[in-house]
Amino acid sequence: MKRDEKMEKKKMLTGLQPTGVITLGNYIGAIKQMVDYQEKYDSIIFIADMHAITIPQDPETLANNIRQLIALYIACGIDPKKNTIFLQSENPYHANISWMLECNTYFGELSRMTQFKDKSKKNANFSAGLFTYPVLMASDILAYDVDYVPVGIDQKQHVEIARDIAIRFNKKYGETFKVPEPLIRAEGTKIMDLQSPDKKMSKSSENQKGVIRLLDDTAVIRKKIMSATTDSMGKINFDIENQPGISNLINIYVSLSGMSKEDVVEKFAESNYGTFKTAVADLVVEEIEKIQKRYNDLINSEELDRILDVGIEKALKTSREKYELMKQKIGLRR
Ligand code: ATP
Ligand code: LTN
Repeated sequence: MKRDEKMEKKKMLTGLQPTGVITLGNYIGAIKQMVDYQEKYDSIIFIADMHAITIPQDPETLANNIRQLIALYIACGIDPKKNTIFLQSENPYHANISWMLECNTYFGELSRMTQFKDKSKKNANFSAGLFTYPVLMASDILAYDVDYVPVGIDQKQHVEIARDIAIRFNKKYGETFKVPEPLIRAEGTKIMDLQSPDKKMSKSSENQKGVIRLLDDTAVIRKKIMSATTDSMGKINFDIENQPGISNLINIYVSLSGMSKEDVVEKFAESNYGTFKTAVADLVVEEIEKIQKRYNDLINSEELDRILDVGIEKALKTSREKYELMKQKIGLRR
C-alpha cells in the first residue's frame, strides 16, 4: 500500500472484555467481521480488563482469561501488524482521562444506562465502578481520536454517551476530542445453542453441551455437533420455524464454507441428518483445529508479550498527548 493511501485510512477502536472462552457464535458473529475491518481501517483493539473488574473476578482466572483472549484473537486472524493490540490496565492514561471526564458527566445520565440498570439489579452490592463504567469506556475511545467504534447493539448506548461527553467537553473547553461514530454490528447470522436452538449460543450458558467453545477438545466439539437437537422431518431444509436445529447447522456450514444457503441445501438434499452433521462437524473441527494450533504456539510464547509491548508503546504515546492536552484545557497546570 502506498503511503498516501495508508494515511487516508479511517481509525477504529474496539475493546473486548476478558470474561471467558469465546464461542463459535462469537467467532462467526463478531471476530470474523473484525478480521475484515482490519483491511479497511487503522485498527486499535484492546483488552478491556479494567472494565472486567467492575464485577467481582477471581484474580488467577482473570489473569488467565486475559492472556487466553489475546492469544485466541490473534489465532483467529486478528493481525498484530495491522492492529494496535494492548491491555487497558497497562495504560494508566485511560483511568486518568476517565477521572477528568467523570467530572464533566452527570450522575443523571449515567443512571439512565440500561446495562447499569440490568447489572446493578443482579447484585445489590454493586461497585461504584459499575456505575462509572461508561465513562471509562468513553476515555478508551476519546483518547485515540478514532472515527469508528464497532460494537454489538448492547453497547450502542455507551458509544452515544461517549459522543455526548466529547461534544460537551469540546463546547466547554474548546476543540479537544474527535466525536466518533458507532459501527453497530449487523444482526447477521445468529448461531443458536445446539441443544436449545431457540436460544442464542452464549459464553455464559449453563448447558455446556449446546455451546462450542474455541478451546474445547475437538473430539468433544464433534460429539456436541453429532448430538445437536434436530427434528423428525428427515430433510435438510432451511426453515427456522419448523426445523430450527437443522437451520442452525446450515447457518454454521454457510458461515464457515463461504457457500450460499441454497447451495448447501442442494449439496445435502439427499443426505440423512447423520451425514449432514458429520459434514458440519468436519468443517467446524477443521477451522477450530487451525485456530487451536496457532493458539498453542502463541499462548506461552514471548511473541505474545512482544505484540503487547509494541502495542502498549503506541497506545501510551497517543493517549498521553490527549491527557496532556486535557490538563492544559482544564487548567490543571503549574
Ligand atoms: P455473554 O454470555 O457473556 O452475554 P455472549 O457469548 O452472548 O456473552 P457477547 O460478549 O455479548 O457474547 O458478544 C460479543 C459479540 O459476539 C457481540 O458482537 C455479539 O453480537 C456476538 N455474538 C455473541 N453470541 C453470538 C451468537 N450466538 N451468534 C452470533 N454472534 C454472536
Ligand atoms: N463495554 C464493551 C467493552 C469496551 C469497549 C470499549 C468497546 C470497553 N471499552 C471501548 C468499544 C470501545 C463490552 O462490554 N463489550
